[in-house]
Amino acid sequence: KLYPEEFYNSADWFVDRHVREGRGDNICAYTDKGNYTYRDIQKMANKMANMFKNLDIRMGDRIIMIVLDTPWFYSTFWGAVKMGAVPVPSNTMLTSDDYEYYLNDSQARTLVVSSRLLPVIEGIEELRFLRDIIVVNDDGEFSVPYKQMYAAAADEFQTVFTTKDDIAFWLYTSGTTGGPKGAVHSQSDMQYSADHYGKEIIQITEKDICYSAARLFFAYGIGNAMFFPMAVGAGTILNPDPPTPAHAFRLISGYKATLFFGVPTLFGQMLEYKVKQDKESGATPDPKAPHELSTLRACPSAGEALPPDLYYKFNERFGVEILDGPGSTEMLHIYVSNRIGDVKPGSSGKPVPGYEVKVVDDDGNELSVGEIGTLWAKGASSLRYYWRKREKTAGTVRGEWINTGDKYYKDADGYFWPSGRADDMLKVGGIWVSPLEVENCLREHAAVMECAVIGAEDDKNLVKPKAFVVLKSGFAPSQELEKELKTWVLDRLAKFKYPRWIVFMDELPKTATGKIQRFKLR
Ligand code: 3SK
Repeated sequence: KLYPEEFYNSADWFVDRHVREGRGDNICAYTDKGNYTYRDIQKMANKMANMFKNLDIRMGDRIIMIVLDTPWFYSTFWGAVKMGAVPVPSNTMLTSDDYEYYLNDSQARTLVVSSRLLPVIEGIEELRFLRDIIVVNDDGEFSVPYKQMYAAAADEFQTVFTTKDDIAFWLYTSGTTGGPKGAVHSQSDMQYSADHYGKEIIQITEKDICYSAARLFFAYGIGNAMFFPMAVGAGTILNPDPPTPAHAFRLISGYKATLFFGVPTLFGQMLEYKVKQDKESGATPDPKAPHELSTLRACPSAGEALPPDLYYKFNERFGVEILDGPGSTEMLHIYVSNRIGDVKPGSSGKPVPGYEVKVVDDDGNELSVGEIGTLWAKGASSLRYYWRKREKTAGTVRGEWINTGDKYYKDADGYFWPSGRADDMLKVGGIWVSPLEVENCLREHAAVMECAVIGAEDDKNLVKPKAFVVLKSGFAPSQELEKELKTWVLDRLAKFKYPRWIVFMDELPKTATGKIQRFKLR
């Protein structure tokens, strides 16, 4: 052959390999309705691959997934990869308008959606490419006619020939302007992240049982609850319901989880929940005595910077370390991290092996220790490009480096310290929120003349949207109006985006050219 190519398909590596190498009976997914082995997941993925093939889905075709955390997420994702299609897991908490954008932007002809989320899809007005809507319920039952097609599909499938550099999947990431961007990832990206962060930082093995508060559609969640455990034949607790503190305690203790991947908001809520229970019972807590989190050996955290006092208090109450580190959809997962037994609270730790990072000025020149600049990262799990967004790609992909947009400085010991965002995006509960989107929504209210949204810390030092509003004449500030504006946003955008505080102003601070000076509001 003139150009010999080596076979690499991520579904072969993450699914088929385990069955081939004798781990087919390992439990891959623990659910409240029963467990699924690697062999089960392989068969389910094979059936999906056959069904997709029968639906005339071709290599490279996108399949949008709006699927809750159930084994059907795995079978849809891997079934698509097996037959060369490109799964695009999407946030399950969005509005009809958001999904209309995803479906049209990706030009997907197929959508797989959890039945609970179907009403939002039914609200979409214009679909330019979509042909098949496959609805699946939490028990894995499909809507007609896919139900019959799935039942008839064979549970064997010859995974198609791809190489490590073929496109495997996309993940959408929010943007300040111009809508969300589809980050395009290659076949080998998941293994690269699992080999480095998964094996070297959290030291994941076949014996681990993982539970992730971040849902599977996030880059953070899909690593935590799919490609880290599935890299080593370990198990994951999958549950479609939102991760409240009570829920997390129940699942972690019930299934004896060893790794709990959380976000600062939830760690804070869990601590508060437990401290309240401790007070009510009058007991003096002992982190060494058996408790709901006793089986955990580490708690990775990402999504937003972990306040140091939360690290100390959580560790004191539960005796387990939270390992904070930044990740991104562009880098696929965490690329700088604190380590087990080596945590500097408040810092993001040191680069994950296999990744390089540097702090640079606006011209891309590396800065010295202690100087704040923008963090650039390099590693083979990074995105190839943003779909249909050449200029945005050029702003992010700088040769081998990725401009993360995060402000950082490095200390003399080589630890990296977060110092805010280079743009105005906020991270709320681990999810990017564009202030513009919230502002645009507020501005549609009859009383609002102008507004600006920034991130502000709540009483747990976690960032939430805060709006500054200038009212139109004829309207006066009042508690009723404040409530009405919050409800206005709540009714129109995903719930996590609504402003928790509204401050009425006579005017907003602006530059001579009319740009809002957000730093003054901050
Ligand atoms: O959103 C994040 O901060 C994140 C963290 C870890 C891994 C992936 C992502 C997107």
